[in-house]
Amino acid sequence: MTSGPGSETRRFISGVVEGFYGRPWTMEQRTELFKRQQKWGLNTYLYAPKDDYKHRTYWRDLYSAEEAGQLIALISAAQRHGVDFVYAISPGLDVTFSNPREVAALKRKLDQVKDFGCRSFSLLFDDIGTEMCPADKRAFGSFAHAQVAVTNAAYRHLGEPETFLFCPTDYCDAFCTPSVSQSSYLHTVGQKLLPGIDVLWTGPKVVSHKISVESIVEVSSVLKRAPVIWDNIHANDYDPQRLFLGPYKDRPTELIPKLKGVLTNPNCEFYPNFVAIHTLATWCKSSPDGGQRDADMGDEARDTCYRPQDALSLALTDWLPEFLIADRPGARPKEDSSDVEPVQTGVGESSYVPGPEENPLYTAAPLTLNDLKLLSDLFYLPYEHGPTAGAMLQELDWLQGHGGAGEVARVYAAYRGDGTAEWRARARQFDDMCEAVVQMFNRLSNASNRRILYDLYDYICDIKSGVGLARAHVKALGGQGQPPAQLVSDDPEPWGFRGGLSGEFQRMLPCHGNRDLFRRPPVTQVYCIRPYCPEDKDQVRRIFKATQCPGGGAAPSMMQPPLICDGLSAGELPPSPQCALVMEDGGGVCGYALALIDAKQAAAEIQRTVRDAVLEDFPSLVTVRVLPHVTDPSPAKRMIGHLLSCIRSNGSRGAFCELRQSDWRMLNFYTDATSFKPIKIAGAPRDVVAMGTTL
Ligand code: GDL
Repeated sequence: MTSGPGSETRRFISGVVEGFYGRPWTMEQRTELFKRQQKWGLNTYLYAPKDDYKHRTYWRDLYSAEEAGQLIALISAAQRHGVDFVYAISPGLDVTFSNPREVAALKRKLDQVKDFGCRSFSLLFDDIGTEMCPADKRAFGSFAHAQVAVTNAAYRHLGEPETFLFCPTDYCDAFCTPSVSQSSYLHTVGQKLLPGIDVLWTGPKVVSHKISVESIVEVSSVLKRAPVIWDNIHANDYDPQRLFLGPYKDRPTELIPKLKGVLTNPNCEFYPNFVAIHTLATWCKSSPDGGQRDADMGDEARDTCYRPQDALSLALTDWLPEFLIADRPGARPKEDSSDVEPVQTGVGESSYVPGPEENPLYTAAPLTLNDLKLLSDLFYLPYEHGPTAGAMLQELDWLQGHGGAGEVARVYAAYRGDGTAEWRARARQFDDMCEAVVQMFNRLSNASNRRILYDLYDYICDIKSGVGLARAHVKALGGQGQPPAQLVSDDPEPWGFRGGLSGEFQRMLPCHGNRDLFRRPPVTQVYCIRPYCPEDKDQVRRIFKATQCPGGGAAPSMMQPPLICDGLSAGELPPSPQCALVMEDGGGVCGYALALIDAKQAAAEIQRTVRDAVLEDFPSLVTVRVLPHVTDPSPAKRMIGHLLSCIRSNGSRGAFCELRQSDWRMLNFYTDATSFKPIKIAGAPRDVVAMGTTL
């Protein structure tokens, strides 16, 4: 492929880099990839699977006869499909650059692959330590000099191939010290690397949200060449819960003439990469001028402006038929149908026909284009949810914030004059959206193409469960049925506490949730959360007093019966060890979170009888207060998350808090941002709402 008007001689590298960690693709999948690349006009495949032994860890080892046979077949398959096979090797983990025997080993390995018919090569130095061994320090002025010397030597040894790619150790803006323009590493690469060698670059970050023309102009001037983008936008090897089925996006097509090429390093799962690769191909074919029509071009002129949503629709439309191809012996074949609407189940001649009073046969409904659109929306891009997923989060947020039709809602309705009719209508709509996810899951899991399904399976199960929990929660908020057992039971099934050990670590960390795509904290305000110390006592008391009458119209504090937590806030009861935090902004302490692992004494202090049953389920007490000018709930959420994990690790089964009905700000907070739910404490004053959470 050539690119850019008037640049017929310039070959734009476009395609795929198999450069992720984890299980490499199979030879069969790679051959399938070449077919697709040929069909979609992508000309290059970079072989760089991180966990292929002989690519990185044991880079010196030559391929065995069997491996050689496979690679020869693969290279010739690429050639048959017009795809340039680029063989990459990553010696950086342990190579001694200054040792001629090491350089000889590298050349020997590259020669072997050249003998397999490969003509294009690459040396990768990403994800390695930057400290040189003493021998290299003596021989080279810097790490960059060492890498460049070996790379230039390999390039010359191979006869200066037309395609030779180098991946620097500082391969994105974020890795450059102190900056791209002042990076001595990159300047050395730019000056010393032979001009025929191209440089791989991932953009501003490893996984770049956006890649701007300006950033590429800047790095090109340092590298003295236009880079080839190694794009990690669809890579998912860093998080087993994520998959990316959104369109190639946030890279303006004006980049095309400024780049030497783009290779996408996509999801580890081969089949779901249909969208990633298809939309990249559409992007590469798009015109950088935005496809504006020329008056002379006539009606048949193609609009080549790249629109991610259109590119996605094209990709999904092409992908849908693939789900219908039965790929396993015994899989139910597609019924012969010339209709546009595909049918997945077929009743073959030998099929069982139920009698009049027997169960009808189970019929799997066919997967639809809308199902695929929804699937892509749920697993969109690293920095963005798809429109439907975004709408679901927004609705859930609204439904939670407006309390529902249960106990909390009544409090809200009293204080804010909200009705519940709108709430119920929106809850129904939310339920419909959840049902669409379940239906999509059902149709997908009946699709004939089991290979695609199995690649997707873990992800769609996970999202189905996640949506199921949210759905049950909304039902409970609306007063329909009990809160979902998974959320409140003392002995939930394992799917009620998701994520295993890693999930547990995440929930324990105070930063949990602070990077949610949906709820971004304001970037302008930075809060510091730190352990409470005795000197904070006055500040805590000040905040306690300042937030006593939050409703504005409520009675002054001295006329109100005390809350169980008041002694804690007033400094009369010391919090349990490690159960006290304060948060600060520019103006000093602006919030606190305190807890008692055992609340009995606090209850006794105010001479309130709290039934044993309550204290058995919720033995611990928490209180959080934040000054009204802090509108971002995330720091308070972090503090409470930290307290709860501390309480839990001390063996407590649950925690509760008390709030006045007039304190709708904190009521909102607990309802929106925490797992606390209303509980009944017999004997509590009428205007007091108690909320609890099991741990
Ligand atoms: C990286 C690795 C890549 C990995 C990706 C996403 C480059 C050059 N190297 O840093 O192998 O798949 O992150 O985790 O991107």
